[in-house]
Amino acid sequence: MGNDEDVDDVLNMLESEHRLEIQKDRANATEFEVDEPRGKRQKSDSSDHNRAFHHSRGVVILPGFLSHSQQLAMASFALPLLRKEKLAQNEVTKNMQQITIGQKRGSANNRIAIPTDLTQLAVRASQLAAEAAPGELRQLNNPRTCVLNWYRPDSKLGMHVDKCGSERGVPVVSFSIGDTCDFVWKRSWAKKEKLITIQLKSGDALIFGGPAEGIVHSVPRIYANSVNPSFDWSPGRLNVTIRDHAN
Ligand SMILES: O=C(O)CCC(=O)C(=O)O
Repeated sequence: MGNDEDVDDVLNMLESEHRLEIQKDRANATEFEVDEPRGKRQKSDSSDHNRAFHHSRGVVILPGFLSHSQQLAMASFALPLLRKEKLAQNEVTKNMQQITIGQKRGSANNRIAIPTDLTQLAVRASQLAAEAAPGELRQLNNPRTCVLNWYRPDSKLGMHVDKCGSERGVPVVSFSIGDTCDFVWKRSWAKKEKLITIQLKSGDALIFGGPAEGIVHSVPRIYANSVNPSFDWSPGRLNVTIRDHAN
């Protein structure tokens, strides 16, 4: 293989083959697919698994935690489920699609099961976050419930505290895929509390809990078409939030 263009061609071919495999699997997949594509690791598949940014007490960001193929696999699992949901319109959700999977609070019955690979990624992200914020964050050992959110470019999620509280002291792990968003939060409803904005990009993981348990938060803005153009993606943002709910 002579030059960089040849290498790019092969990488593009591997990437589109992989996408086709995911599309093909989508119809009968019950298992969450995170395998690397056959052949070489994709150039665009690099993830930055070990970088952690201790943003604030109880809040850690893992920039680029998810690899390209993990993002595609998560999207392949979540988007067909979300497409069936009506647009959620209430005082908090505007033009979003939302579905909760995993175990129902106070019940042993499973709804759609959370794929094991997804829970493993959440546990791993929480381990890294706990290392980055020692004494503040615990590990998420028993991820039982998961909210999938699809944001169109005009969607908004207003200020709220999660109704489905986490098990005390156990953090929430939230993955972002697709367009960048502003995630705005403060520690309580008090007017004097300072609002903080974090920009979450495709592949980022956000972990909060401990001193940041029950924070007030919102997603007021999606930056349409901000995702890397190599990512074949319709405008919008997928969020996958995993927690061990309180019984
Ligand atoms: O999309 C996000 O990053 C946040 C989602 C959220 O706050 C929720 O589902 O309650």
